[in-house]
Amino acid sequence: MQRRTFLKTALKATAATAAGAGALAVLGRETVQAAPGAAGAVVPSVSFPMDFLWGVSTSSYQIEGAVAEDGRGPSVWDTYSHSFGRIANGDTGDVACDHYHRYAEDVDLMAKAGMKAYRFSIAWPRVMPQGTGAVNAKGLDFYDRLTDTLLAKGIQPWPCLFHWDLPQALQDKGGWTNRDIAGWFTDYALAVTARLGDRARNWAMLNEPSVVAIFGHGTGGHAPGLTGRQNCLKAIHHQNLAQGTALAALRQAGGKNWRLGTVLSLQPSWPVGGLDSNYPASLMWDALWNRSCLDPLFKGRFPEQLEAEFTRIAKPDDLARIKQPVDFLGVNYYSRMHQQPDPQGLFGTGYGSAPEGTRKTGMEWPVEPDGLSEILAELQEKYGNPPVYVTENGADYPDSVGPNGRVEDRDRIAYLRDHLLAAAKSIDEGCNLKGYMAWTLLDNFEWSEGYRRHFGLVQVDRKTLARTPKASYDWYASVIRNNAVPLV
Ligand code: GCO
Repeated sequence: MQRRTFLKTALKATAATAAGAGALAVLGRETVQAAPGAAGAVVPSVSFPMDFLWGVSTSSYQIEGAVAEDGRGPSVWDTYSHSFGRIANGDTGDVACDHYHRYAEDVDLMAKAGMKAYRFSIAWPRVMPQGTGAVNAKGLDFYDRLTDTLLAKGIQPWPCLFHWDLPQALQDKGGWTNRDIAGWFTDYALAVTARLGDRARNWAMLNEPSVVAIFGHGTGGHAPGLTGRQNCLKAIHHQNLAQGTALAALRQAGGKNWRLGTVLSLQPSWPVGGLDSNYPASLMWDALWNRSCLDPLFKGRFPEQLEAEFTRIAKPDDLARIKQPVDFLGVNYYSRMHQQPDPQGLFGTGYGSAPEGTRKTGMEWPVEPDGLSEILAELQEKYGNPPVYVTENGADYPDSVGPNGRVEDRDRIAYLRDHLLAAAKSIDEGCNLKGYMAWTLLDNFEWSEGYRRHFGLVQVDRKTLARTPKASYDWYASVIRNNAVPLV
Protein backbone atom coordinates (compact mmCIF):
# COMPACT_ATOMS: atom_id res chain seq x y z
CA MET A 1 0.00 0.00 0.00
CA GLN A 2 1.25 3.43 -0.80
CA ARG A 3 1.08 6.35 1.44
CA ARG A 4 -2.13 8.30 1.28
CA THR A 5 -2.90 6.97 -2.16
CA PHE A 6 -6.61 7.27 -2.74
CA LEU A 7 -8.23 4.61 -4.87
CA LYS A 8 -9.25 6.19 -8.13
CA THR A 9 -12.32 4.00 -8.35
CA ALA A 10 -13.51 5.29 -5.03
CA LEU A 11 -13.42 8.83 -6.23
CA LYS A 12 -16.48 10.35 -7.76
CA ALA A 13 -15.26 13.91 -7.71
CA THR A 14 -14.06 15.25 -11.02
CA ALA A 15 -15.24 18.81 -11.28
CA ALA A 16 -12.69 21.37 -10.23
CA THR A 17 -13.78 23.82 -7.60
CA ALA A 18 -13.21 27.39 -8.63
CA ALA A 19 -9.51 28.12 -8.39
CA GLY A 20 -8.99 30.67 -5.69
CA ALA A 21 -12.15 29.79 -3.79
CA GLY A 22 -10.07 30.23 -0.64
CA ALA A 23 -9.17 33.70 -1.83
CA LEU A 24 -12.74 34.92 -1.62
CA ALA A 25 -12.83 34.12 2.05
CA VAL A 26 -10.07 36.58 2.83
CA LEU A 27 -11.12 39.45 0.61
CA GLY A 28 -12.51 41.24 3.61
CA ARG A 29 -9.15 41.34 5.37
CA GLU A 30 -7.94 44.77 6.32
CA THR A 31 -4.47 43.85 5.21
CA VAL A 32 -5.52 43.32 1.61
CA GLN A 33 -3.39 45.70 -0.33
CA ALA A 34 -1.80 46.25 -3.66
CA ALA A 35 1.63 44.84 -4.36
CA PRO A 36 3.65 45.09 -7.52
CA GLY A 37 3.25 42.05 -9.74
CA ALA A 38 5.89 40.50 -11.94
CA ALA A 39 5.49 43.06 -14.70
CA GLY A 40 5.23 45.95 -12.29
CA ALA A 41 1.43 46.05 -12.55
CA VAL A 42 -0.39 46.44 -9.25
CA VAL A 43 -2.32 43.35 -8.15
CA PRO A 44 -4.50 42.89 -5.05
CA SER A 45 -2.59 40.88 -2.46
CA VAL A 46 -2.76 39.69 1.10
CA SER A 47 0.27 40.72 3.09
CA PHE A 48 2.03 38.80 5.86
CA PRO A 49 3.55 40.01 9.14
CA MET A 50 6.88 41.76 8.71
CA ASP A 51 8.85 39.04 10.52
CA PHE A 52 7.17 36.12 8.70
CA LEU A 53 9.80 33.53 7.80
CA TRP A 54 9.74 32.28 4.21
CA GLY A 55 11.66 29.17 3.25
CA VAL A 56 11.71 25.71 1.80
CA SER A 57 12.10 22.14 3.09
CA THR A 58 13.86 19.03 1.82
CA SER A 59 15.04 15.73 3.30
CA SER A 60 18.33 13.87 3.13
CA TYR A 61 17.43 10.57 1.49
CA GLN A 62 15.15 12.30 -1.02
CA ILE A 63 17.84 14.58 -2.44
CA GLU A 64 21.39 13.78 -1.33
CA GLY A 65 22.42 10.67 -3.25
CA ALA A 66 26.08 9.71 -2.58
CA VAL A 67 24.81 6.86 -0.45
CA ALA A 68 28.13 5.05 -0.22
CA GLU A 69 30.39 8.07 -0.07
CA ASP A 70 32.64 9.41 2.68
CA GLY A 71 31.81 6.61 5.09
CA ARG A 72 28.00 6.82 5.09
CA GLY A 73 26.43 3.60 6.32
CA PRO A 74 23.31 2.07 4.79
CA SER A 75 19.89 3.26 5.92
CA VAL A 76 16.58 1.41 6.00
CA TRP A 77 15.59 3.31 2.86
CA ASP A 78 18.62 1.95 0.97
CA THR A 79 17.63 -1.57 1.96
CA TYR A 80 13.97 -1.02 1.20
CA SER A 81 14.42 0.72 -2.15
CA HIS A 82 16.77 -2.04 -3.28
CA SER A 83 14.22 -4.73 -2.44
CA PHE A 84 12.38 -5.89 -5.52
CA GLY A 85 8.98 -4.35 -6.17
CA ARG A 86 8.91 -1.88 -3.30
CA ILE A 87 9.32 1.37 -5.24
CA ALA A 88 7.63 2.51 -8.46
CA ASN A 89 9.88 1.83 -11.48
CA GLY A 90 12.46 0.24 -9.17
CA ASP A 91 13.80 3.70 -8.34
CA THR A 92 16.27 4.24 -5.48
CA GLY A 93 17.87 7.21 -3.73
CA ASP A 94 21.37 6.17 -4.83
CA VAL A 95 21.79 9.34 -6.88
CA ALA A 96 18.63 11.27 -6.02
CA CYS A 97 19.33 14.93 -6.88
CA ASP A 98 23.04 14.59 -6.13
CA HIS A 99 22.59 17.38 -3.63
CA TYR A 100 25.60 16.02 -1.71
CA HIS A 101 27.78 17.38 -4.50
CA ARG A 102 25.55 20.14 -5.84
CA TYR A 103 24.46 21.71 -2.56
CA ALA A 104 26.12 25.05 -3.37
CA GLU A 105 24.09 25.37 -6.56
CA ASP A 106 20.94 24.47 -4.62
CA VAL A 107 21.63 27.02 -1.91
CA ASP A 108 22.12 29.55 -4.70
CA LEU A 109 18.67 28.74 -6.02
CA MET A 110 17.23 29.39 -2.56
CA ALA A 111 19.12 32.65 -2.23
CA LYS A 112 18.03 33.88 -5.66
CA ALA A 113 14.41 33.32 -4.63
CA GLY A 114 15.03 35.37 -1.47
CA MET A 115 14.40 32.45 0.89
CA LYS A 116 15.26 33.13 4.51
CA ALA A 117 15.13 29.61 5.97
CA TYR A 118 16.04 26.12 4.81
CA ARG A 119 14.79 23.03 6.61
CA PHE A 120 16.95 20.07 5.65
CA SER A 121 17.51 16.79 7.42
CA ILE A 122 20.68 15.23 8.70
CA ALA A 123 21.22 11.64 7.60
CA TRP A 124 21.89 9.69 10.78
CA PRO A 125 23.88 7.00 8.85
CA ARG A 126 26.24 9.68 7.49
CA VAL A 127 27.02 10.88 10.99
CA MET A 128 27.00 7.49 12.73
CA PRO A 129 27.27 4.73 10.14
CA GLN A 130 26.49 2.11 12.79
CA GLY A 131 23.80 4.25 14.41
CA THR A 132 25.68 4.41 17.70
CA GLY A 133 29.28 4.88 18.76
CA ALA A 134 31.90 6.35 16.50
CA VAL A 135 31.09 9.58 14.70
CA ASN A 136 32.04 9.77 11.04
CA ALA A 137 33.75 13.16 10.79
CA LYS A 138 33.38 13.32 7.01
CA GLY A 139 29.63 12.93 7.30
CA LEU A 140 29.39 15.85 9.69
CA ASP A 141 31.74 17.85 7.47
CA PHE A 142 29.11 17.84 4.76
CA TYR A 143 26.48 19.44 7.03
CA ASP A 144 29.12 21.84 8.25
CA ARG A 145 29.81 23.02 4.69
CA LEU A 146 26.10 23.24 3.99
CA THR A 147 25.47 25.29 7.15
CA ASP A 148 28.25 27.74 6.32
CA THR A 149 27.09 28.09 2.73
CA LEU A 150 23.56 28.89 3.92
CA LEU A 151 24.72 31.43 6.46
CA ALA A 152 26.95 33.13 3.91
CA LYS A 153 23.81 33.68 1.81
CA GLY A 154 21.74 34.93 4.73
CA ILE A 155 19.62 31.78 4.98
CA GLN A 156 18.83 30.32 8.41
CA PRO A 157 19.64 26.62 8.67
CA TRP A 158 16.76 24.59 10.15
CA PRO A 159 18.19 21.08 10.56
CA CYS A 160 15.87 18.19 11.31
CA LEU A 161 17.58 15.28 13.03
CA PHE A 162 15.53 12.48 11.55
CA HIS A 163 13.64 12.33 8.28
CA TRP A 164 13.17 8.58 7.96
CA ASP A 165 16.63 7.29 6.94
CA LEU A 166 17.38 5.23 10.04
CA PRO A 167 20.75 3.44 10.04
CA GLN A 168 20.18 -0.15 8.92
CA ALA A 169 22.45 -1.28 11.78
CA LEU A 170 19.85 0.03 14.23
CA GLN A 171 17.02 -1.58 12.33
CA ASP A 172 18.86 -4.85 12.76
CA LYS A 173 18.41 -4.31 16.51
CA GLY A 174 14.70 -3.59 16.14
CA GLY A 175 14.88 0.09 15.19
CA TRP A 176 11.90 2.07 16.44
CA THR A 177 10.32 -1.04 17.96
CA ASN A 178 13.18 -1.23 20.48
CA ARG A 179 12.85 1.23 23.36
CA ASP A 180 16.66 1.53 23.61
CA ILE A 181 16.40 3.79 20.61
CA ALA A 182 15.54 6.70 22.92
CA GLY A 183 19.16 6.62 24.12
CA TRP A 184 20.65 5.97 20.68
CA PHE A 185 18.80 8.92 19.22
CA THR A 186 19.80 11.21 22.07
CA ASP A 187 23.50 10.37 21.69
CA TYR A 188 23.25 11.08 17.98
CA ALA A 189 21.37 14.36 18.59
CA LEU A 190 24.05 15.48 21.04
CA ALA A 191 26.84 14.65 18.56
CA VAL A 192 25.23 16.64 15.73
CA THR A 193 24.29 19.67 17.80
CA ALA A 194 27.76 19.74 19.37
CA ARG A 195 29.22 20.25 15.90
CA LEU A 196 26.65 22.53 14.24
CA GLY A 197 24.95 24.14 17.21
CA ASP A 198 27.30 27.11 17.29
CA ARG A 199 25.72 28.20 13.99
CA ALA A 200 22.34 26.46 13.66
CA ARG A 201 19.77 27.75 16.14
CA ASN A 202 16.56 26.00 15.21
CA TRP A 203 16.51 22.25 15.70
CA ALA A 204 13.69 19.89 14.78
CA MET A 205 13.91 16.45 16.40
CA LEU A 206 11.76 14.27 14.15
CA ASN A 207 9.78 14.48 10.94
CA GLU A 208 6.28 13.00 11.00
CA PRO A 209 6.64 10.22 13.57
CA SER A 210 3.10 8.96 13.00
CA VAL A 211 3.77 8.54 9.28
CA VAL A 212 6.95 6.58 9.98
CA ALA A 213 4.94 4.38 12.32
CA ILE A 214 1.84 3.89 10.17
CA PHE A 215 3.50 3.29 6.80
CA GLY A 216 6.86 1.95 7.90
CA HIS A 217 5.65 -0.29 10.73
CA GLY A 218 1.91 -0.74 10.28
CA THR A 219 1.08 -1.22 6.62
CA GLY A 220 4.62 -1.86 5.35
CA GLY A 221 4.41 0.54 2.39
CA HIS A 222 7.49 2.44 3.58
CA ALA A 223 10.83 1.35 5.01
CA PRO A 224 11.53 -0.73 6.99
CA GLY A 225 8.41 -2.51 5.72
CA LEU A 226 7.19 -3.91 9.04
CA THR A 227 3.50 -4.54 9.55
CA GLY A 228 0.98 -4.89 12.34
CA ARG A 229 -0.75 -2.84 14.98
CA GLN A 230 1.74 -3.61 17.72
CA ASN A 231 4.78 -2.59 15.65
CA CYS A 232 3.00 0.57 14.59
CA LEU A 233 2.13 1.67 18.12
CA LYS A 234 5.56 0.76 19.46
CA ALA A 235 7.16 2.84 16.70
CA ILE A 236 5.02 5.85 17.61
CA HIS A 237 5.67 5.51 21.30
CA HIS A 238 9.41 5.04 20.97
CA GLN A 239 9.71 8.00 18.61
CA ASN A 240 7.82 10.13 21.14
CA LEU A 241 10.12 8.86 23.86
CA ALA A 242 13.27 9.46 21.82
CA GLN A 243 12.08 12.95 21.00
CA GLY A 244 11.34 13.75 24.66
CA THR A 245 14.63 12.32 25.85
CA ALA A 246 16.61 14.23 23.23
CA LEU A 247 14.72 17.48 23.91
CA ALA A 248 15.56 17.24 27.60
CA ALA A 249 19.21 16.37 26.93
CA LEU A 250 19.65 19.20 24.43
CA ARG A 251 18.07 21.69 26.83
CA GLN A 252 20.64 20.64 29.38
CA ALA A 253 23.56 20.66 26.94
CA GLY A 254 22.05 23.98 26.04
CA GLY A 255 23.27 26.26 23.35
CA LYS A 256 21.72 29.41 24.85
CA ASN A 257 20.21 30.48 21.58
CA TRP A 258 18.78 27.16 20.56
CA ARG A 259 15.15 26.85 19.69
CA LEU A 260 14.09 23.23 19.94
CA GLY A 261 11.03 21.73 18.34
CA THR A 262 9.70 18.91 16.22
CA VAL A 263 7.72 18.37 13.03
CA LEU A 264 4.37 16.58 12.83
CA SER A 265 2.14 15.65 9.93
CA LEU A 266 -1.25 17.06 10.91
CA GLN A 267 -4.23 16.46 8.66
CA PRO A 268 -7.82 16.85 9.86
CA SER A 269 -9.70 13.57 9.76
CA TRP A 270 -13.28 13.85 8.55
CA PRO A 271 -16.03 11.23 8.33
CA VAL A 272 -16.76 10.44 4.68
CA GLY A 273 -19.94 12.21 3.57
CA GLY A 274 -20.32 13.71 7.03
CA LEU A 275 -22.11 10.51 8.04
CA ASP A 276 -22.55 9.58 11.69
CA SER A 277 -21.73 6.00 10.82
CA ASN A 278 -18.26 7.10 9.64
CA TYR A 279 -17.59 9.27 12.63
CA PRO A 280 -15.86 6.68 14.90
CA ALA A 281 -13.56 5.72 12.01
CA SER A 282 -12.57 9.37 11.58
CA LEU A 283 -11.94 9.77 15.31
CA MET A 284 -9.77 6.66 15.39
CA TRP A 285 -7.70 7.96 12.47
CA ASP A 286 -7.37 11.36 14.14
CA ALA A 287 -6.19 9.64 17.32
CA LEU A 288 -3.62 7.60 15.42
CA TRP A 289 -2.34 10.07 12.86
CA ASN A 290 -2.54 13.37 14.74
CA ARG A 291 -3.13 12.95 18.43
CA SER A 292 -0.83 10.02 19.18
CA CYS A 293 2.00 12.54 18.75
CA LEU A 294 0.30 15.79 19.78
CA ASP A 295 -1.30 14.65 23.03
CA PRO A 296 1.72 13.03 24.70
CA LEU A 297 3.95 15.99 23.76
CA PHE A 298 1.64 18.84 24.74
CA LYS A 299 -0.67 17.23 27.30
CA GLY A 300 1.26 14.31 28.69
CA ARG A 301 -1.47 11.82 27.83
CA PHE A 302 -2.40 9.27 25.21
CA PRO A 303 -5.41 9.74 22.94
CA GLU A 304 -8.42 8.02 24.49
CA GLN A 305 -9.01 5.60 21.58
CA LEU A 306 -5.52 4.12 21.93
CA GLU A 307 -4.84 4.70 25.59
CA ALA A 308 -5.10 1.09 26.71
CA GLU A 309 -2.74 -0.15 24.01
CA PHE A 310 -0.15 2.60 24.52
CA THR A 311 -0.27 2.06 28.27
CA ARG A 312 0.66 -1.59 27.78
CA ILE A 313 3.72 -0.57 25.72
CA ALA A 314 4.82 2.34 27.93
CA LYS A 315 6.64 2.38 31.25
CA PRO A 316 5.06 4.41 34.04
CA ASP A 317 7.15 7.58 33.72
CA ASP A 318 7.28 7.67 29.92
CA LEU A 319 4.62 10.35 29.52
CA ALA A 320 6.51 12.62 31.86
CA ARG A 321 9.61 12.16 29.70
CA ILE A 322 7.70 12.84 26.50
CA LYS A 323 5.90 16.00 27.64
CA GLN A 324 8.60 18.59 27.02
CA PRO A 325 8.34 22.28 26.27
CA VAL A 326 8.99 23.08 22.62
CA ASP A 327 10.00 26.44 21.19
CA PHE A 328 8.20 25.74 17.96
CA LEU A 329 6.07 23.13 16.27
CA GLY A 330 6.58 22.34 12.59
CA VAL A 331 3.36 21.40 10.82
CA ASN A 332 3.34 19.47 7.57
CA TYR A 333 -0.03 19.87 5.91
CA TYR A 334 -1.23 18.47 2.59
CA SER A 335 -4.96 17.71 2.77
CA ARG A 336 -7.77 16.46 4.97
CA MET A 337 -8.24 12.74 5.33
CA HIS A 338 -11.71 11.32 4.76
CA GLN A 339 -12.27 8.17 6.75
CA GLN A 340 -14.80 5.37 6.87
CA PRO A 341 -14.91 1.97 8.55
CA ASP A 342 -12.70 -0.62 6.92
CA PRO A 343 -12.62 -4.00 8.62
CA GLN A 344 -9.34 -4.78 6.86
CA GLY A 345 -7.71 -1.52 7.90
CA LEU A 346 -5.14 -1.87 10.66
CA PHE A 347 -7.21 0.22 13.03
CA GLY A 348 -10.59 -0.53 11.48
CA THR A 349 -10.54 2.67 9.49
CA GLY A 350 -9.80 3.33 5.80
CA TYR A 351 -9.58 6.13 3.29
CA GLY A 352 -12.69 7.29 1.45
CA SER A 353 -13.51 10.11 -0.92
CA ALA A 354 -13.37 13.82 -0.35
CA PRO A 355 -16.64 15.66 -1.01
CA GLU A 356 -17.65 15.69 -4.65
CA GLY A 357 -16.16 18.57 -6.61
CA THR A 358 -12.96 18.73 -4.57
CA ARG A 359 -9.91 19.46 -6.71
CA LYS A 360 -7.17 16.80 -6.71
CA THR A 361 -3.39 16.86 -7.12
CA GLY A 362 -1.55 14.46 -9.41
CA MET A 363 -1.40 11.95 -6.57
CA GLU A 364 -5.16 12.27 -6.11
CA TRP A 365 -4.76 14.06 -2.81
CA PRO A 366 -7.68 16.43 -2.30
CA VAL A 367 -6.87 20.13 -2.42
CA GLU A 368 -8.38 21.49 0.80
CA PRO A 369 -6.72 24.71 1.93
CA ASP A 370 -9.31 25.23 4.66
CA GLY A 371 -7.97 22.09 6.34
CA LEU A 372 -4.79 24.00 7.13
CA SER A 373 -6.82 26.64 8.93
CA GLU A 374 -8.60 23.89 10.86
CA ILE A 375 -5.31 22.46 12.07
CA LEU A 376 -3.99 25.87 13.06
CA ALA A 377 -7.21 26.64 14.93
CA GLU A 378 -7.00 23.32 16.75
CA LEU A 379 -3.43 24.12 17.85
CA GLN A 380 -4.58 27.54 18.98
CA GLU A 381 -7.60 26.32 20.90
CA LYS A 382 -6.51 22.97 22.29
CA TYR A 383 -2.72 22.95 22.42
CA GLY A 384 -1.82 26.33 23.89
CA ASN A 385 -1.19 28.18 20.61
CA PRO A 386 2.52 27.29 20.30
CA PRO A 387 4.69 29.12 17.74
CA VAL A 388 4.02 27.21 14.53
CA TYR A 389 5.88 27.02 11.23
CA VAL A 390 4.32 25.27 8.29
CA THR A 391 7.33 23.11 7.50
CA GLU A 392 5.81 21.32 4.51
CA ASN A 393 3.03 22.15 2.10
CA GLY A 394 3.04 21.58 -1.62
CA ALA A 395 1.71 19.41 -4.40
CA ASP A 396 2.60 16.86 -7.00
CA TYR A 397 1.38 17.61 -10.51
CA PRO A 398 2.44 16.09 -13.82
CA ASP A 399 4.41 19.13 -14.88
CA SER A 400 3.66 20.20 -18.41
CA VAL A 401 6.37 21.99 -20.31
CA GLY A 402 5.42 25.27 -21.99
CA PRO A 403 6.54 26.46 -25.44
CA ASN A 404 9.70 28.03 -24.02
CA GLY A 405 10.74 24.67 -22.59
CA ARG A 406 9.99 25.52 -19.02
CA VAL A 407 7.40 24.10 -16.64
CA GLU A 408 4.39 26.41 -16.43
CA ASP A 409 2.89 24.88 -13.30
CA ARG A 410 -0.16 27.04 -12.82
CA ASP A 411 -1.84 24.29 -10.77
CA ARG A 412 1.03 24.23 -8.25
CA ILE A 413 0.90 28.01 -8.00
CA ALA A 414 -2.84 27.85 -7.32
CA TYR A 415 -2.27 25.20 -4.64
CA LEU A 416 0.40 27.25 -2.88
CA ARG A 417 -1.56 30.47 -3.21
CA ASP A 418 -4.74 29.01 -1.74
CA HIS A 419 -2.90 27.47 1.21
CA LEU A 420 -1.03 30.69 1.90
CA LEU A 421 -4.30 32.61 1.83
CA ALA A 422 -5.72 30.12 4.33
CA ALA A 423 -2.59 30.66 6.46
CA ALA A 424 -3.06 34.45 6.32
CA LYS A 425 -6.66 34.05 7.45
CA SER A 426 -5.51 31.95 10.41
CA ILE A 427 -2.95 34.57 11.41
CA ASP A 428 -5.76 37.15 11.38
CA GLU A 429 -7.71 34.87 13.67
CA GLY A 430 -4.93 34.80 16.22
CA CYS A 431 -3.01 31.65 15.28
CA ASN A 432 0.63 31.82 16.20
CA LEU A 433 1.91 31.05 12.71
CA LYS A 434 5.43 32.39 12.23
CA GLY A 435 6.62 31.04 8.92
CA TYR A 436 6.11 28.83 5.90
CA MET A 437 8.51 26.44 4.21
CA ALA A 438 7.24 25.06 0.94
CA TRP A 439 7.65 21.41 0.07
CA THR A 440 9.92 21.35 -1.81
CA LEU A 441 12.88 22.88 -3.63
CA LEU A 442 13.65 20.08 -6.10
CA ASP A 443 11.76 17.31 -7.83
CA ASN A 444 13.08 14.36 -5.85
CA PHE A 445 12.74 10.76 -4.67
CA GLU A 446 9.14 10.61 -3.46
CA TRP A 447 9.46 7.46 -1.31
CA SER A 448 7.48 4.51 -2.65
CA GLU A 449 6.47 6.62 -5.65
CA GLY A 450 10.08 7.07 -6.78
CA TYR A 451 10.81 9.88 -9.22
CA ARG A 452 7.49 9.83 -11.01
CA ARG A 453 6.06 12.46 -8.64
CA HIS A 454 7.02 16.09 -8.83
CA PHE A 455 6.68 18.34 -5.81
CA GLY A 456 9.55 20.68 -6.70
CA LEU A 457 9.65 24.39 -7.42
CA VAL A 458 12.64 23.41 -9.53
CA GLN A 459 12.67 20.65 -12.10
CA VAL A 460 15.53 18.15 -12.07
CA ASP A 461 16.41 16.43 -15.32
CA ARG A 462 16.79 12.76 -14.40
CA LYS A 463 19.59 12.20 -16.94
CA THR A 464 21.71 15.31 -16.53
CA LEU A 465 20.45 16.35 -13.07
CA ALA A 466 20.28 19.91 -14.44
CA ARG A 467 18.04 22.19 -12.37
CA THR A 468 15.43 24.34 -14.12
CA PRO A 469 13.22 26.65 -12.06
CA LYS A 470 9.51 26.30 -12.77
CA ALA A 471 6.99 29.12 -12.96
CA SER A 472 6.09 28.34 -9.32
CA TYR A 473 9.68 29.16 -8.29
CA ASP A 474 9.38 32.66 -9.76
CA TRP A 475 5.94 33.04 -8.25
CA TYR A 476 7.19 32.06 -4.79
CA ALA A 477 10.15 34.42 -5.15
CA SER A 478 7.75 37.30 -5.86
CA VAL A 479 5.65 36.34 -2.82
CA ILE A 480 8.77 36.51 -0.67
CA ARG A 481 9.88 39.80 -2.24
CA ASN A 482 6.52 41.43 -1.61
CA ASN A 483 5.85 39.60 1.67
CA ALA A 484 2.39 39.20 0.19
CA VAL A 485 0.36 36.65 -1.75
CA PRO A 486 -1.43 37.90 -4.86
CA LEU A 487 -5.13 37.02 -5.01
CA VAL A 488 -4.92 36.16 -8.68
C1 GCO B 1 6.17 13.56 4.07
C2 GCO B 1 7.58 13.89 3.99
C3 GCO B 1 8.05 14.33 2.65
C4 GCO B 1 7.23 13.95 1.45
C5 GCO B 1 6.12 14.94 1.19
C6 GCO B 1 5.28 14.59 -0.01
O1 GCO B 1 5.37 14.37 4.46
O2 GCO B 1 5.85 12.46 3.68
O3 GCO B 1 7.96 14.76 4.99
O4 GCO B 1 9.26 13.66 2.66
O5 GCO B 1 7.99 13.84 0.32
O6 GCO B 1 5.28 14.97 2.27
O7 GCO B 1 4.69 13.33 0.16
